[in-house]
Amino acid sequence: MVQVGIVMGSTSDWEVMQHAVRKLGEFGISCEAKVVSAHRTPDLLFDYAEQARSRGLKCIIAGAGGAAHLPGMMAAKTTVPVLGVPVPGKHLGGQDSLYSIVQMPKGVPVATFAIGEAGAVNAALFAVALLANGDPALQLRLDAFRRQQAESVLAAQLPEAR
Ligand code: RP5
Repeated sequence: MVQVGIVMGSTSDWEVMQHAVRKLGEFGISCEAKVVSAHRTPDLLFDYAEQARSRGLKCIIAGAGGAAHLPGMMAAKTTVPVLGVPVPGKHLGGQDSLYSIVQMPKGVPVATFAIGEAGAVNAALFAVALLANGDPALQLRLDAFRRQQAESVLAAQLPEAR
Protein backbone atom coordinates (compact mmCIF):
# COMPACT_ATOMS: atom_id res chain seq x y z
CA MET A 1 0.00 0.00 0.00
CA VAL A 2 1.26 3.49 -0.83
CA GLN A 3 2.29 5.22 2.41
CA VAL A 4 3.39 8.64 1.20
CA GLY A 5 1.84 10.75 -1.53
CA ILE A 6 4.14 13.15 -3.37
CA VAL A 7 2.31 15.78 -5.37
CA MET A 8 3.62 18.75 -7.33
CA GLY A 9 2.03 21.59 -9.22
CA SER A 10 3.70 20.93 -12.56
CA THR A 11 6.02 18.56 -14.38
CA SER A 12 8.55 21.41 -14.12
CA ASP A 13 8.71 20.73 -10.34
CA TRP A 14 9.99 17.19 -10.91
CA GLU A 15 13.66 18.19 -11.00
CA VAL A 16 13.34 19.22 -7.34
CA MET A 17 10.69 16.76 -6.18
CA GLN A 18 12.44 13.66 -7.54
CA HIS A 19 14.85 14.04 -4.62
CA ALA A 20 12.00 13.27 -2.21
CA VAL A 21 11.04 10.19 -4.22
CA ARG A 22 14.64 8.97 -4.26
CA LYS A 23 15.16 9.48 -0.53
CA LEU A 24 11.94 7.62 0.37
CA GLY A 25 13.07 4.82 -1.96
CA GLU A 26 16.36 4.54 -0.07
CA PHE A 27 14.34 3.79 3.07
CA GLY A 28 12.05 1.32 1.29
CA ILE A 29 8.98 3.53 1.73
CA SER A 30 6.32 3.04 -0.91
CA CYS A 31 5.29 6.34 -2.43
CA GLU A 32 3.53 7.69 -5.49
CA ALA A 33 4.41 10.85 -7.41
CA LYS A 34 1.76 12.81 -9.28
CA VAL A 35 1.16 16.23 -10.82
CA VAL A 36 -1.78 17.87 -9.06
CA SER A 37 -2.16 21.58 -9.74
CA ALA A 38 -4.10 23.83 -7.37
CA HIS A 39 -4.86 26.21 -10.22
CA ARG A 40 -5.00 24.07 -13.35
CA THR A 41 -6.64 20.93 -11.92
CA PRO A 42 -8.44 22.05 -8.74
CA ASP A 43 -11.02 19.24 -8.92
CA LEU A 44 -8.22 16.64 -8.98
CA LEU A 45 -6.67 18.35 -5.95
CA PHE A 46 -9.94 18.08 -4.02
CA ASP A 47 -10.40 14.42 -5.00
CA TYR A 48 -6.81 13.57 -4.01
CA ALA A 49 -7.15 15.27 -0.64
CA GLU A 50 -10.57 13.78 0.11
CA GLN A 51 -9.38 10.23 -0.64
CA ALA A 52 -5.96 10.50 1.04
CA ARG A 53 -6.92 9.09 4.44
CA SER A 54 -9.12 6.27 3.18
CA ARG A 55 -6.33 5.28 0.76
CA GLY A 56 -4.00 4.88 3.75
CA LEU A 57 -1.63 7.77 3.05
CA LYS A 58 0.27 8.67 6.21
CA CYS A 59 1.45 12.03 4.92
CA ILE A 60 1.53 14.06 1.72
CA ILE A 61 4.62 15.87 0.46
CA ALA A 62 3.43 18.75 -1.71
CA GLY A 63 5.85 20.82 -3.79
CA ALA A 64 4.96 23.90 -5.77
CA GLY A 65 6.49 27.07 -7.14
CA GLY A 66 5.27 30.62 -7.70
CA ALA A 67 1.83 31.21 -6.22
CA ALA A 68 2.26 27.91 -4.40
CA HIS A 69 -1.26 27.16 -3.17
CA LEU A 70 -1.04 23.38 -3.54
CA PRO A 71 0.22 22.47 -0.04
CA GLY A 72 -2.18 24.85 1.71
CA MET A 73 -5.24 23.81 -0.27
CA MET A 74 -4.33 20.15 0.18
CA ALA A 75 -4.13 20.74 3.95
CA ALA A 76 -7.47 22.56 3.82
CA LYS A 77 -9.17 19.43 2.47
CA THR A 78 -7.54 16.66 4.56
CA THR A 79 -6.15 16.16 8.04
CA VAL A 80 -3.45 13.83 6.72
CA PRO A 81 -0.22 15.77 7.53
CA VAL A 82 0.99 17.92 4.62
CA LEU A 83 4.69 18.67 4.21
CA GLY A 84 5.27 21.65 1.90
CA VAL A 85 8.30 22.09 -0.35
CA PRO A 86 8.86 25.49 -1.98
CA VAL A 87 10.14 24.99 -5.54
CA PRO A 88 12.31 27.79 -6.93
CA GLY A 89 10.92 29.40 -10.07
CA LYS A 90 12.55 31.51 -12.78
CA HIS A 91 12.00 34.94 -11.29
CA LEU A 92 11.98 35.20 -7.49
CA GLY A 93 14.29 32.39 -6.49
CA GLY A 94 11.64 30.46 -4.58
CA GLN A 95 11.01 33.13 -1.94
CA ASP A 96 7.54 33.61 -3.45
CA SER A 97 6.82 29.87 -3.00
CA LEU A 98 8.29 29.83 0.50
CA TYR A 99 6.11 32.71 1.67
CA SER A 100 3.05 31.23 -0.05
CA ILE A 101 3.53 27.91 1.74
CA VAL A 102 4.75 29.02 5.14
CA GLN A 103 2.24 31.79 5.84
CA MET A 104 -0.77 29.59 6.53
CA PRO A 105 -3.59 31.05 8.61
CA LYS A 106 -3.92 29.48 12.05
CA GLY A 107 -5.99 26.31 12.09
CA VAL A 108 -4.69 24.73 8.88
CA PRO A 109 -1.03 23.74 9.32
CA VAL A 110 1.48 22.91 6.60
CA ALA A 111 4.94 21.81 7.76
CA THR A 112 7.20 23.94 5.56
CA PHE A 113 10.68 22.95 4.42
CA ALA A 114 13.63 24.70 2.75
CA ILE A 115 13.50 25.95 -0.83
CA GLY A 116 14.55 23.39 -3.43
CA GLU A 117 16.47 20.11 -3.15
CA ALA A 118 17.25 20.44 0.57
CA GLY A 119 13.55 20.89 1.27
CA ALA A 120 12.56 17.91 -0.86
CA VAL A 121 15.12 15.65 0.84
CA ASN A 122 14.23 16.89 4.33
CA ALA A 123 10.50 16.50 3.70
CA ALA A 124 11.20 12.87 2.80
CA LEU A 125 13.35 12.39 5.91
CA PHE A 126 10.60 13.96 8.01
CA ALA A 127 8.10 11.54 6.48
CA VAL A 128 10.45 8.69 7.39
CA ALA A 129 10.61 9.99 10.97
CA LEU A 130 6.79 10.16 11.15
CA LEU A 131 6.43 6.60 9.86
CA ALA A 132 9.23 5.38 12.15
CA ASN A 133 7.12 6.31 15.20
CA GLY A 134 5.16 3.10 14.62
CA ASP A 135 7.88 1.03 12.95
CA PRO A 136 10.96 0.05 15.04
CA ALA A 137 12.79 -1.45 12.03
CA LEU A 138 12.42 1.81 10.11
CA GLN A 139 13.63 3.71 13.18
CA LEU A 140 16.81 1.61 13.15
CA ARG A 141 17.35 2.49 9.47
CA LEU A 142 16.87 6.17 10.23
CA ASP A 143 19.37 5.96 13.11
CA ALA A 144 21.85 4.20 10.80
CA PHE A 145 21.40 6.91 8.15
CA ARG A 146 22.22 9.61 10.71
CA ARG A 147 25.29 7.67 11.92
CA GLN A 148 26.59 7.18 8.36
CA GLN A 149 26.01 10.85 7.60
CA ALA A 150 27.98 11.89 10.69
CA GLU A 151 30.79 9.45 9.84
CA SER A 152 31.13 10.81 6.31
CA VAL A 153 31.35 14.38 7.64
CA LEU A 154 33.94 13.36 10.25
CA ALA A 155 36.00 11.59 7.56
CA ALA A 156 35.86 14.50 5.10
CA GLN A 157 39.16 16.14 4.12
CA LEU A 158 39.41 19.77 3.10
CA PRO A 159 41.41 20.49 -0.07
CA GLU A 160 44.88 22.04 0.13
CA ALA A 161 44.87 25.82 0.50
CA ARG A 162 45.95 27.51 -2.76
C1 RP5 B 1 3.24 26.17 -10.09
O1 RP5 B 1 3.65 27.00 -11.11
C2 RP5 B 1 4.02 24.91 -10.25
O2 RP5 B 1 4.19 24.28 -9.01
C3 RP5 B 1 5.32 25.33 -10.88
O3 RP5 B 1 6.36 25.45 -9.92
C4 RP5 B 1 4.99 26.73 -11.42
C5 RP5 B 1 5.23 26.85 -12.89
O4 RP5 B 1 4.55 25.84 -13.58
P1 RP5 B 1 4.81 25.61 -15.13
O5 RP5 B 1 4.37 26.87 -15.83
O6 RP5 B 1 6.27 25.33 -15.30
O7 RP5 B 1 3.97 24.41 -15.52
O8 RP5 B 1 1.87 25.89 -10.13
